[in-house]
Amino acid sequence: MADKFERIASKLYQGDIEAVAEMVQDALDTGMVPSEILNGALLAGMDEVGRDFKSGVLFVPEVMFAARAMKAGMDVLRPLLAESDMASSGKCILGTVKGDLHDIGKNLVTMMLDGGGFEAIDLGIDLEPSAFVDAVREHQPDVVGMRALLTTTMTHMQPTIEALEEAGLRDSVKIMIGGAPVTADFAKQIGADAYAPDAATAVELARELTA
Ligand code: B1M
Repeated sequence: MADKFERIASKLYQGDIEAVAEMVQDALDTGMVPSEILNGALLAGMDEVGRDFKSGVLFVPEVMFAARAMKAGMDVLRPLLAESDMASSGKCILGTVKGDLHDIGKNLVTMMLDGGGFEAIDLGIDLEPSAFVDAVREHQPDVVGMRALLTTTMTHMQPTIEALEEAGLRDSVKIMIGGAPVTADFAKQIGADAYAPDAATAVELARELTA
């Protein structure tokens, strides 16, 4: 079994979408348990991708492919995991703040969170504070992820947190921020709960915030 899981994890690492979907189906056909395939093969593979991305062994395109392979494997497993009512790691909503159209890093972080076992909901770009408030009401997430790529748009993060406070929702969620111009000091200054410099750290912190 370990050998089979290692082979799936390795194909995931290589971003081989078709092979991962086929091998996950094959593992199910031979009687393996969905949650074991998820933890032993897919999440294990994605953890390795995260580690190598952080240490500079892998770059954004490779991580994107690996995340797509993860998604292909998850698409096979998801209905069975839902049947067995296996809990996800938690729910995260994620969006780029008002005035900011950059979405590549958001897509990456969303995919990595998804790959890390979270239900990750992509809210999009150029989001008014009220869009985050509405999304918290609608989805009731554990974590709200906000990001900005411009020094001019990172200023919209604090008003977004204030809008959540005014709506009485601030204490029901953890807030994580990211994006190139953002720092840990800035996160502290605006009252966010966490700052992640990269997508792999975002997954680690989301796990800590929802533990
Ligand atoms: Co723009 N842009 N851009 N741009 N752009 C930058 C950001 C810039 C640094 C380029 C530069 O001048 N050197 C600069 C910002 C300067 C500043 O404010 N200090 C800039 C500018 C000025 C602009 C415009 C104003 C240009 C103009 O029109 N005059 C304009 C603004 C548009 C707007 O948003 N209103 C603009 C437009 C664009 C394009 C549309 C052309 C395009 C975006 C396409 C798209 O996203 N679909 C674009 C691009 C591609 C870039 C660069 C080249 C690349 C950004 C990127 O996707 N990086 C960028 C320069 C650069 O970074 N080298 C630049 C890859 C991505 C994976 O990284 O999003 O940082 P990133 O995500 C990282 C981490 O930050 C972290 O994880 C990811 C990786 O692990 N992370 C999180 C991200 N989100 C997170 C959330 C988390 C946690 C971690 O928790 C919630």
